[in-house]
Amino acid sequence: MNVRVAGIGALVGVLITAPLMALLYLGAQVVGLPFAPFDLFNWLARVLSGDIIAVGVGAIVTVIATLNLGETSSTAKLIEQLAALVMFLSLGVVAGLLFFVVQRVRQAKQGITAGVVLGLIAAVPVTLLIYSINRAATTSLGVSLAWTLITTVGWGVAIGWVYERWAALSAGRQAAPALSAAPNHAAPATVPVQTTGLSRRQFLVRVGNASAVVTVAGAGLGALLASSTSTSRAVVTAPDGVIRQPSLPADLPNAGAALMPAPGTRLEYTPLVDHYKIDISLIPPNISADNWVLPIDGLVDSPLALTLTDFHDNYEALEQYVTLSCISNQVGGDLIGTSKWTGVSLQAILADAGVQSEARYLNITSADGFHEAVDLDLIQADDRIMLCYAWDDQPLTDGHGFPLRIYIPDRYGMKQPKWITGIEVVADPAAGYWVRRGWDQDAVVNTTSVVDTVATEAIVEADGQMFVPVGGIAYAGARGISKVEVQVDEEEWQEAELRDPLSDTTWVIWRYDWPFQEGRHTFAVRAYDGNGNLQSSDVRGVRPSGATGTHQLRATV
Ligand SMILES: Nc1nc2c(c(=O)[nH]1)N[C@H]1C(S)=C(S)[C@@H](COP(=O)(O)O)O[C@H]1N2
Ligand SMILES: [Mo]
Repeated sequence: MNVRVAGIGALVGVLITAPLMALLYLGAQVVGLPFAPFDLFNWLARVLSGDIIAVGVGAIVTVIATLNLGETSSTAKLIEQLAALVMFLSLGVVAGLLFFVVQRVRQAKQGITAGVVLGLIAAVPVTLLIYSINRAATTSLGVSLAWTLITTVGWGVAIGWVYERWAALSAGRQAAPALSAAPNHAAPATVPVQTTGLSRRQFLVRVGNASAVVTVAGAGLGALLASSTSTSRAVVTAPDGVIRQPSLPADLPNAGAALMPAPGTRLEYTPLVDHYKIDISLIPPNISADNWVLPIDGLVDSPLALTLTDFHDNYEALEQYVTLSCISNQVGGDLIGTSKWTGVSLQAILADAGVQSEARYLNITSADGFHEAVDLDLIQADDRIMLCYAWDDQPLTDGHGFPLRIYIPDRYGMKQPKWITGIEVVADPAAGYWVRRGWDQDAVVNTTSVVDTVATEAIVEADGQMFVPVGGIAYAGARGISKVEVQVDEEEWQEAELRDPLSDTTWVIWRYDWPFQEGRHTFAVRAYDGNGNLQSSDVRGVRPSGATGTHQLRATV
């Protein structure tokens, strides 16, 4: 009996939690209210051990790559978001189940008061969650918390109400004869409401219908409003009617480079919309430029509080072409991109603050709870390390760290906070977010190279010989690339040609025109960094220090 009650409770949990989620989604899309399911997931990702996360993320990335589900970072985000929804719904199921069982055991006839209690109990953690980690909402904290409280209590009341109605109705077996009997016998005036004919089953079907209507309407409206308000920056039609990618700078610094990439090589400059995006939240934090001030304090003679205007007006702007790679990028993966970053040298800012002699590190904190430490010796040795406020000559987008992020050549992305909200000069560093979770302390990028293309459709002819253009990228952070070699099947390694890169720190495009031979072949590539060191051929996974190994592509020509 209680198993049946538990099952009904679980069902009611779904029927009430699903429309709640749709309502929350609608609120998030229309007025920027918090969306609790994502915050719950974010929180879990923060508290889970690094090993569990690494296994989870690794599995997601592998599935995406194996099933060819598309661009890794956005697909992974989508999968995580789905997981967050399923998780939230599951909690609703558990709550509904427990509520029904407990009420049944108590032989309770009423449910609404208990529903208020359920809602209040649930509201405590959910409200705390929104208070402590939500940074995506654009509504004020008070409104966000009130909304969370009201919706959560409302959800509890709804479950309680359904219980009360359900408990008052007679079970379907008894109700059925009452229904068919009704037309034949004049109903006595004293018949209680619950025997008017509606069976428990019918009642639950009605609740189900209402739930479906609210869920579909809420989610549909939310999705509709989301797609109509989000401005697509993907393509821009110029007055002359030509469609352009707005983010591609017109004059790249290597415009005169003699070597042309082999057809099929990835774009040398990654359009901003295609740049991979990796962060610890399901929705990026939302920071208003008006309220944002960056404190630079700790072991300094004159603490600073800089606004975005200060960054623009009071410091010389540095422009650098940068390749950024995630430490979770697999050999040949797509978690790597190249773009133009604009900012201010950290050396200049620290000079203004006056770093004291016992200082050794900067502890950098971010709006999403991310943090990293940067060695002051590293900053003193490299004036390219900068705090950046623009990409592609435009303010950073929300997803890529608005209003400010750091650039550190030679390091993987995990060492480079976005959405910076504080910089403290300290003697002892706090271990970084991912360092604490078992990833490499320094996260210096590994030398890597990738075969993007074997351009069998673009065979070139020279001196009566046919050549197949083979090409791709090589990257070694700030060390640069000195040489790239290609091996076809088990033949000798052959030196490839290198295209002048966008800067000393970006990836380098290589090309090798291979003398045509029919059949199926394997094309492997390896690179030497600027110091002449050959990349590692050991096949190593991404954790903890980034993947290594030789990339190869098989092709039939
Ligand atoms: N505040 C914050 N900064 C962050 C992260 C983050 O989750 N939060 N992720 C880091 C990681 S792991 C990478 S790879 C880069 C990715 O930058 P992108 O999303 O602009 O490509 O941001 C880094 N900076
Ligand atoms: Mo990363």
